[in-house]
Order: sequence, then C-alpha cells, then structure tokens
Amino acid sequence: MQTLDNLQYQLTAEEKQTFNETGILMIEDALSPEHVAALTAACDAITEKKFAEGADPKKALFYPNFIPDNPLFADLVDYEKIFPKVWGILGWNIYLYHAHLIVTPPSGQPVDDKTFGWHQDSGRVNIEMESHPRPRLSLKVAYFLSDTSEAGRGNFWVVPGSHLWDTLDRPSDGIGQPEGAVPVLAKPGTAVFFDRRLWHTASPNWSDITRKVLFYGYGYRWIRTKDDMTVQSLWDSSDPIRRQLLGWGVNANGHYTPTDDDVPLRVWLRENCPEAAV
Ligand SMILES: O=C(O)CCC(=O)C(=O)O
Repeated sequence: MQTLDNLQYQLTAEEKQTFNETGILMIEDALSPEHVAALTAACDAITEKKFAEGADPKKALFYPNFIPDNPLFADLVDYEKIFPKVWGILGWNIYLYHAHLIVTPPSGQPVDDKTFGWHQDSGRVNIEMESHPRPRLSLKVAYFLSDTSEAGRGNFWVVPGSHLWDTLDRPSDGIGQPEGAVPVLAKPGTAVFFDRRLWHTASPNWSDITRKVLFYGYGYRWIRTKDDMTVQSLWDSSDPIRRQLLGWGVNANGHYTPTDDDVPLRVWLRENCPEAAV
C-alpha cells in the first residue's frame, strides 16, 4: 500500500544516474532476513509441488505467474521500499506485465566456460520496433532470496551499460563471455533493478547452494502480459493502486488514454508527489 512514508524510498538522483548510465541498480537489504525467510518458504512450497508433479529437481525451475500463489508475492507488487523507485523510473501509467520465479539447483557439473544465453528482454519487440537506441518500455526487479554474493552460484550476469546497444558481440567459438560481462553479486534480500534492454543472462549453478530469485516485470499499461497473469481474482481484495498494477482498467482505451479511474497511482502522486504525476 502506498503511504506518505513510502516517499522516503523515492529514487534518488544518484540511483537515477546509475540506472540511466548502467541499466542496473542494486538495492541491498530491500528485504529483511525475516521477509526473506517467509518468501523462501513460499518459494519452496511451489518448488516441492512442482517436483511432486514431475519437474526435474536437477534442472532450473522457471515458474511464471506465481503472484496468485501466496499473498506475500502480491504484497511485493507495490512494496514500499521498492515501488517508489519503479514509478520514479517509468512514471505512473504502469502495471505488472510479467512475473516469474526461478530456482536454480546445483548443476552437479564441473565448471566450464561456455558462453551463456545472453539476451535482451521482450522478444520480437527488439526486432519489430524501429528505433535506436531501443526504447526502455519495461524493467524488472529481481528479489534475491538466496546468497549469490559470490560468483559460480547461478548468478545473474549483465554487461553494464549495454542497454543502449542493439547487438552484443559474443565469442564466435562459444567459449567465454562477452567483453565487460560481470556476475551480479547479490546477497539475500537485495533487489536488483534492470532495464529490459540490458544484455543479461542466467548462468549455471556450480555451487552447492540452490539459487532462488523472484522477478517482477513492470511496463506501460499498453504492453500485453507476457505470461498468463491470472491475477484478476486478487482485484477485489486489492487497494486501487495495487489493482492498477494487477492489470485492472476501466476499458481498453484507458490503457492508451487513461482517465483518473484507470490510474489511481497518478491521482495519488498528484496529491502527494505532484512532480511525479506529470
Ligand atoms: O535467471 C536469471 O538470472 C536470468 C533471468 C532472465 O534472464 C530474465 O528474467 O529475463
């Protein structure tokens, strides 16, 4: 829920500069250890269910549309310490277009140096939208539940500053990572913002610590959902701003030309932080 208190977590000028220049922003201790423990238990419950249903426990589990599975996941959609930075970057005509959790168990394989699966987000958008640099459109916030503060733990990897590049040079022999690539060293409780255009990848987990991360994708309300996003059942129990973020709107036209009813976030900002309501 948005309260005046949350304004203390607004995007700072320094954070804005970091995000604009590098395409990534790390907020350490975004989640308390107790919060991490509760989210981990919720995440483990999903993993156990998926294993019971036949998922391979040795392979990474990619599980989209996890928000309806536990109220703790829905509570992060407008999380007080993080959400003000989301509207600080994207503005108010936004919603959660996509969410997935990824659990990466130890691979049990020897360390190798194969080139990882580098990509920008959004698939065909990168081909069909004519512009250079590509438009930002969306970002993800990744909440790290497990400790990836050392390399080799299934880290999220990025090439800082590559969000303005349309292509990425990869090693032609499939060995090694692109120039400038680094593992993101995130402790449990860290929230990592990344621009959808940032060249990034998952990596194998050569450690004995299972990696657990929750990804929240925010984008403009005229972007389609990228997974089933069956969050409509949460609308009635959500306050108006969360309901906006969960995809509610008055009608289709309001995704393009929103009225105040479509975007209670704008109404709230107009009252409490007018410079962000423009
Ligand atoms: O699992 C990871 O570290 C990478 C996730 C990813 O590529 C994405 O969310 O687009």
